[in-house]
Amino acid sequence: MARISMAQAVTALVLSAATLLHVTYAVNYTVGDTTGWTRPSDSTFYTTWVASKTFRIGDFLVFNFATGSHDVAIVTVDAYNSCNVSNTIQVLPTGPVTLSLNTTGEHYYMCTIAGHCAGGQKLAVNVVANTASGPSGSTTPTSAASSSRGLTFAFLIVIVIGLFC
Ligand SMILES: [Cu+2]
Repeated sequence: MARISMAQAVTALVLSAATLLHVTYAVNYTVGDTTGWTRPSDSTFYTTWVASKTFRIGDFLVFNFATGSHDVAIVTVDAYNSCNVSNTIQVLPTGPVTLSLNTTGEHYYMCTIAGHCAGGQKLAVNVVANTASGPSGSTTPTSAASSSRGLTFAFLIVIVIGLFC
């Protein structure tokens, strides 16, 4: 039947578009994974966490912490290196904090609670252009952004099939 063919064609088109768009999906990186954003027992913890990942424009960093116990300060490289908590660009005190990575290059973050940065609660992230090659690294990122977009496509497919059947 012609109508079924049309529905199949449209479905194939939508699925192709979804697949094509999937490669540019943003990745939500939960900083420190299950450890979250805290003063780590090993001061190199966040350096190690970053090492296996490639961060791209459009990705997100999610800092999980209890408000009052920690914060997220966006800082310069100098403040990062010296753990200078009085030299911040912006302090985000309410957890969790989700930051969108919008510019390429190095981005520096730390906690301003006394002793935490010195203890290793600092993060340096290099962001590269989104080359549409998809997320890399050893994590299996469960992207909330991807999930919601995937859901949108699922609805779109259902609507399109409904229109043509
Ligand atoms: Cu802290």
